[in-house]
Amino acid sequence: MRFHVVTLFPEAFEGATSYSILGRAVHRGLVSVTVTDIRKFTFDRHGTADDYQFGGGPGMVMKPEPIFRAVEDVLESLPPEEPDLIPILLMSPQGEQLNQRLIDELAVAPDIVIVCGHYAGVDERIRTGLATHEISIGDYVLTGGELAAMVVIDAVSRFIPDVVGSAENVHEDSITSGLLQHPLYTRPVEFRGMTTPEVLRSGNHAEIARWRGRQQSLERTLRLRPDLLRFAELSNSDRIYLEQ
Ligand code: 6GU
Repeated sequence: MRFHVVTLFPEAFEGATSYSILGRAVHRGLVSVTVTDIRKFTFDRHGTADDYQFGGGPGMVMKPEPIFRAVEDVLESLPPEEPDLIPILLMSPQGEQLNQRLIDELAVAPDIVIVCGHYAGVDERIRTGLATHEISIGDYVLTGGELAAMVVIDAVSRFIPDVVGSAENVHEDSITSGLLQHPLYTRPVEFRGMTTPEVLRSGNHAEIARWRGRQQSLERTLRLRPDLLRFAELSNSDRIYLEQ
């Protein structure tokens, strides 16, 4: 998977993929992140990428030409593939909220272009004439799309084969299955008066599975994120349990 980020702040991505699972994926050639500086595609010697908005109002707007030219430069550098198969994401708080379904859809693309918005926003023609998706990472406003782009890169990369070790089955993760994760414990058994539940040390795998699934995942989801239950993969006995 090749991610191509188009941004006014390339330095925001320095080191972003140099550690842990993503760092290893980059090192192994499973993932690459290239960063294109929008300012290189501006016309004047000041590198002006923004301008006042027509109709007046506070806040600057990112101009269309530098972003179109930067994205077209990225597209021309790619190996020949169906151009309409390449997702061009516009990161903005007005976008569709990122979720697992969208991440699954993106994870099959060989190349993804990610445009980071800034200032009051981007010229509308970037939205209507360039981007294939407009994506937000939640209902709050960030100073720019860079952190949101890194969220997309991280979340999509987990679904690329071999990026995450097979011990962690990403398709059986919490959220992928639609429920919150059960509690995890490691040694020591007792820490500062807080003990590991007896059942996890019982060696009874059926009991452990029941405790994790029903008593913990399902109960936790019901308590903290009941909205998730509408789309969760539930067994018949889970449904009966919830209806009680
Ligand atoms: Cl993608 N960009 C900005 N600036 N703010 C956000 C966002 C994106 N997603 C949530 N808030």
